[in-house]
Amino acid sequence: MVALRGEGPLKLGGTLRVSVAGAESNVAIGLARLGHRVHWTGAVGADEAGELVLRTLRAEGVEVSGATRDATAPTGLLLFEPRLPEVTRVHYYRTGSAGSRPAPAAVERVFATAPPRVLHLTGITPALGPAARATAGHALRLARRYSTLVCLDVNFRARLWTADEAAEVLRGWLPSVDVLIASGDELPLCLPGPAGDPAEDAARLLALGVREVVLTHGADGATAFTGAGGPHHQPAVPVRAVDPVGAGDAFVAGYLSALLDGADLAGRLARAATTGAFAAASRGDWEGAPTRAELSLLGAPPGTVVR
Ligand code: ADP
Ligand code: KDG
Repeated sequence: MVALRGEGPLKLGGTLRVSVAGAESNVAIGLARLGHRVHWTGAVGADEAGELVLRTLRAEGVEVSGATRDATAPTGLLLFEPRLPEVTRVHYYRTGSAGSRPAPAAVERVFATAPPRVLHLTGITPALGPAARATAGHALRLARRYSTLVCLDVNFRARLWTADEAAEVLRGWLPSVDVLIASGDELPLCLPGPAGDPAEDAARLLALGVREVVLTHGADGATAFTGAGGPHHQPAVPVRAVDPVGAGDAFVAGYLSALLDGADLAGRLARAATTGAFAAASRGDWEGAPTRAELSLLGAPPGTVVR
């Protein structure tokens, strides 16, 4: 999507800053900055907004040859409205957008060209409508066929669908998911019954075939459950947080980056916490994502100048 960021209440008008957003493209950029080969597939309109999306991804080193330009639908749009220092409202203009009806053929092309080691999906895509849901489901089937590891970030968006709708789709997907990432309040959407203790809930998901369940808790860090040993808690890296949007996506990028590097669970969580903290400390969805060389910058004392 194209993202427009305001400076105050939207109804008062004023200046909007133009950028690009979307949970999956945030993860793609995060991984590309860390030096991984990433292919983003989806749809934009055959319009200048779509050019901005593709151009941005390309500039960040993300492969977009599997993306489609839909001449019959506009590129999706999102407005961020900072309403209070602690509250940002999001307004979506995505109904009928190109991104709400990505073609399964585009995903097939990507798998046929070079089957990925990891497929990353979020719960936002199926919320966009039946076509997006079907294409995401198709990607899951392709991942099984090509033995691609599947990572799903629940990313529940109440403005796009109801909890019941989300639960129905996500529970159907779970047997195909290897790594499940969710915040504590999203976990009930994935459970086949009422939620209880997080460790027991995670155990139920592991019994369904999920290999790793990672629960994120904002500034309180994250906890991973794998079935091997007890839960592993990863504290957040303390930073001066200025914008929480995109922290979850950055966390996923760090986690998958370390996973692709062959790191163990502690290493995956440590890199995830680092990239998540970078995002929380930077304005924008993905702009603050670190390169590999920048990972060590966190924790420098105030006033540090790198010369
Ligand atoms: P989401 O954006 O999906 O809701 P979270 O807010 O739980 O995800 O953030 C994901 C991860 O990003 C956290 O587990 C943590 O490691 C990191 N993070 C988020 N907020 C902060 C913060 N204020 N300070 C440091 N790290 C943070
Ligand atoms: O995680 C950040 C996303 O929330 C943002 O980029 C927009 O994908 C988005 C959404 O639907 O909320």
